[in-house]
Amino acid sequence: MFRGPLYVLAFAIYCYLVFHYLSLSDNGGGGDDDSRIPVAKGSPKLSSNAYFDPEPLAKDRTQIGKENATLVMLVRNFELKGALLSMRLLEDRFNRHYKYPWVFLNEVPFDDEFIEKTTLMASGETFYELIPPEDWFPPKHINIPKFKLNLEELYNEGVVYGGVESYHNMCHFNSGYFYRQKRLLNYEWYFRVEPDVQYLCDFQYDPFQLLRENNKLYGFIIAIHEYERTVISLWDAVQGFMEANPKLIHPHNAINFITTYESDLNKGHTVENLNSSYNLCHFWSNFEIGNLEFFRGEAYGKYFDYLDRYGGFYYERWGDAPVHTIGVSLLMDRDQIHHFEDIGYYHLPFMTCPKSQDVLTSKRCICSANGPDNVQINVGMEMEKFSCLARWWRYGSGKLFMNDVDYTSFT
Ligand SMILES: Nc1nc2c(ncn2[C@@H]2O[C@H](COP(=O)(O)OP(=O)(O)OP(=O)(O)O)[C@@H](O)[C@H]2O)c(=O)[nH]1
Ligand SMILES: [Mg+2]
Repeated sequence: MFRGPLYVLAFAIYCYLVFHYLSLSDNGGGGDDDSRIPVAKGSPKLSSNAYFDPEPLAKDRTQIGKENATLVMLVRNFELKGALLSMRLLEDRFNRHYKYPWVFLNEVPFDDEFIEKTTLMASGETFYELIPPEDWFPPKHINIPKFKLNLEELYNEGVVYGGVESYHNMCHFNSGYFYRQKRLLNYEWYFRVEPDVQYLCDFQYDPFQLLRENNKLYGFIIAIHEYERTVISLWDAVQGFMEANPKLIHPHNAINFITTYESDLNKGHTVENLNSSYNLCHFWSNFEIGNLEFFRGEAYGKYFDYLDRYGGFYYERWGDAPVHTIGVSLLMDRDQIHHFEDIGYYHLPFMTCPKSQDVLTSKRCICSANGPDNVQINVGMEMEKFSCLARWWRYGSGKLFMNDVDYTSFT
């Protein structure tokens, strides 16, 4: 008399097993790793606010590149979209062939969405590091009321980011602390990446390997003039450092790159009425590929500490770009600084691209970017009057007239 319900139960179990088997064999909802990718055929479409199974994170992230190197991004949670844009382009143009890891730095914890989306965008391993407060906030010797007063003054004078407290912390951190972060101690080379930048050409080689094999320590892509108001006393501090530490200055340095003024290198434009010998030229540090041991070495350490005592990161608005530039120009052999002339790059509002048609086509460059106010930028800034590149060619390591790498090969 109880057979009816038993048949129904057995039939339900049978249906469940058949359905489960079919969905497995169909790549539908379980089984091997690929079957869990949400866009796979037969996967359920999740509601718009749902997160999918984290199983795709299990993709093979084993590093292929041979160097002890990492990509590094200091970034805030709200910059996620821009971070993904930069990552997407750098992965497509370079890193997917090498799978170097990414290190993300922040003075507050990264949120789950940031971690999940950047991990999915990366081809290599990802690390999310919290910056200790003592590495981020003003050091003890900074007079905070004076700092606040100067912030107000910079703001009133309309100095770009001068009135933004966190910007001062960022420049101070990037000048003297990023390379000491615990995670970065594991690496010898770094590639700095910022949100919302664009890489416009295929790399077609490993830039870390290029630097190491050619005995280089620092690579840049754009060199321009700094706003004088942000670095009024910087050169005084640098001079004090040079006088106190003459042995640390490299005999084959690039001091002429940062202290000469002739205007023929800037289309006749003169950087007039400067109150110091510093000509304001600097490598734009939003793109940097460099050697972390150099920054962790005695010379740069003493240089940074000397500048830090001066207080200009907080009382003025010294940027990490002029601070890095003056440091590498004085403390390195100038031939150890490399201009990546074959890599197209955009960071608002400037673009740079290779000039040679061979390089442009073989590296599949797209030399155009959406600039401020939606104005299309199609011309690089290398030879504009505010560029310092011609000065680098004359006083740095010179202009290369031969390809220094094989642009057509991968390692
Ligand atoms: N975690 C964290 N990152 C920051 C902060 N301020 C800036 N950054 C990051 O530091 C880098 C430089 O900051 P930007 O705001 O791009 O400075 P910038 O390049 O001079 O100015 P933009 O023209 O606005 O790009 C970027 O990678 C930012 O994401 C901050 O307060 N906290
Ligand atoms: Mg930026």
